[in-house]
Amino acid sequence: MHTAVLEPGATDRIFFEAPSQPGDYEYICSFPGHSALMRGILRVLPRE
Ligand SMILES: [Cu+2]
Repeated sequence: MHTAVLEPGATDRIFFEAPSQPGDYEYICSFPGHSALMRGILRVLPRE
C-alpha cells in the first residue's frame, strides 16, 4: 500500500484496516534512500 509521490507540502490519505493483533508495526517511506529517516511505528493497542 502506498500513496503517490507527493510534492513538498502536499498531502494524501490512505485508508486501511489495522491489524487485529496488538503490536508495533513499522512503516517506511519507500522512495529510494528515504527509509533511513522517513519511517515510523503504527502502534495497535489491545481493546479495553
Ligand atoms: Cu520519503
